[in-house]
Amino acid sequence: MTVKISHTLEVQALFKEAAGFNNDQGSPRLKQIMLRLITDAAKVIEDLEVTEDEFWIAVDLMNRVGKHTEFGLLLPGLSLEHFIDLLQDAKDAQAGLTGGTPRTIEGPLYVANAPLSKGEARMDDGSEDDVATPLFIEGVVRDPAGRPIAGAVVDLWHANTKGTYSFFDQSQSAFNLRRRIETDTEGRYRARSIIPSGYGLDPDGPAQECLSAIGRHGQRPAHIHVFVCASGYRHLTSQINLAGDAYLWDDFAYATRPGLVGEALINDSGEASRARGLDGRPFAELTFDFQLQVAQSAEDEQRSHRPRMGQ
Ligand code: MBD
Ligand code: FE
Repeated sequence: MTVKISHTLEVQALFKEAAGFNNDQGSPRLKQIMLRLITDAAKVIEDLEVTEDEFWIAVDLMNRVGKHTEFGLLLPGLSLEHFIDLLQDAKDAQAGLTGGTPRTIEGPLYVANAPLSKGEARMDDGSEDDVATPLFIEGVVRDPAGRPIAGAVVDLWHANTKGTYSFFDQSQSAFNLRRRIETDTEGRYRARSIIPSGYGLDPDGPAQECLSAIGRHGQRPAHIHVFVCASGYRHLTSQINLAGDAYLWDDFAYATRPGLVGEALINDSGEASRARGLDGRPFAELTFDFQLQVAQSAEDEQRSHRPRMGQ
């Protein structure tokens, strides 16, 4: 039988010491979490007989994931960002807080303080006019009774036709494909943009290296991220995932959910195109309404305090 020692008093005392329990400095909350992390990591090593080589390979991988700022990609890939949504959904269900547009993960590619406009905005800088399909997005933000909410802020961000996001892709102009739009008196928002491509992890990066080692791809379907906020309502973090994408239900980050699929319908009427201010070429239309829950507290109106770019 294999030797097991992590449960012994001696080793448990060691882990408590390492987690800071023998001092009166620092954060008790962090000590509690750290003790659990150390103890559980030790159990993984012990129970699965992780070798010394495996241990140091994992350390090296984590160093490289951090060096390439890919933890925000790898953790959703390992389903943990979606798990946080599942946990919140379960808490909400238990508290009777149901209804409205489902939440889904933010992902790591948001940039705060995108240009803000009232009612409508053009999101793309025109740099892909020759390759992109123009996309007109519109919808209404509603309260639980279905009444429109005026003055809500719809904060949208998405990738370009190459599947890359401005700021993180320094070749794009500042805030390309990122806009905040305040709903009009009818609760309506409108955006002119382009149909995004799906996102793929850097095939040469450490996050993909890790997923490949467990037989996984790193692709997301084409999608549009959104934050919706309005005074008195619960902040919503969600996404519109585009119907027809091969990865719609095979998302490496598990973000697609029923209720969060939108259809970008192609309109090839030259007349309609010219009426939209285009030169007669086909475009797409996407209608997507949001429904918010009522905030139970001031904190409910806020998004998570995750550190973000641009703020
Ligand atoms: C993305 O664009 C994204 O939305 C998520 C969740 C993870 C990686 C890239
Ligand atoms: Fe994304």
